[in-house]
Amino acid sequence: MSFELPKLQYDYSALEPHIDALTMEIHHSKHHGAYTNNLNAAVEGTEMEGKSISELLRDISKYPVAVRNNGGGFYNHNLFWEVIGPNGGGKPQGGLLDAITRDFGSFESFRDTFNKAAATRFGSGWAWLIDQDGKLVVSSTPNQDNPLMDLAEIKGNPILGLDVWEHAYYLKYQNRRPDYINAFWNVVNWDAVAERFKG
Ligand code: MN3
Repeated sequence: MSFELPKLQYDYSALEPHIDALTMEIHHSKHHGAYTNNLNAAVEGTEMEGKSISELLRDISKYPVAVRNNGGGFYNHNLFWEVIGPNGGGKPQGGLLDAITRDFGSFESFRDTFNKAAATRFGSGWAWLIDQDGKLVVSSTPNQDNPLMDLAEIKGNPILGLDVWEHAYYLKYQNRRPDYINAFWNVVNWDAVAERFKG
């Protein structure tokens, strides 16, 4: 039993013009592919072999840094491909919109908070919308850490994530991370985010 690179549910070009096809192809096949292979290599033949990715992340402080980096990279990109897609954008609906409005004041105010977390994450990392037993919180993590890890500053179940590593945007946006962050909102698959939200 080893971890597998998931197939995308859409074409590499499906998120154009917001995220370009070449970035998607390299990001999925090379970057995510490498995290997956390196995670398998790091757990193979050890006590970690056979554990689920959630089990590994929950106790990540006990495991080697290669599992933290590649296990995080494996999980984070699985989530990322799921919460973006063609025909995305707009606003969430129903219970998720109600919870966002309750916890941030408005959808616009949530988006500003998330944008700030994504823009101010120094170097490489992720911005998150996390579910803390029904309460929604925005956070960010460095490198490939995530809010499921026992060593995360702010813990919770991630329901939306944005990759702000330069490999996620540099080909199209170069140093203009804020433009990439703005473009991201056009490809968010709110149905997928709502499915992850327990409420
Ligand atoms: Mn990435």
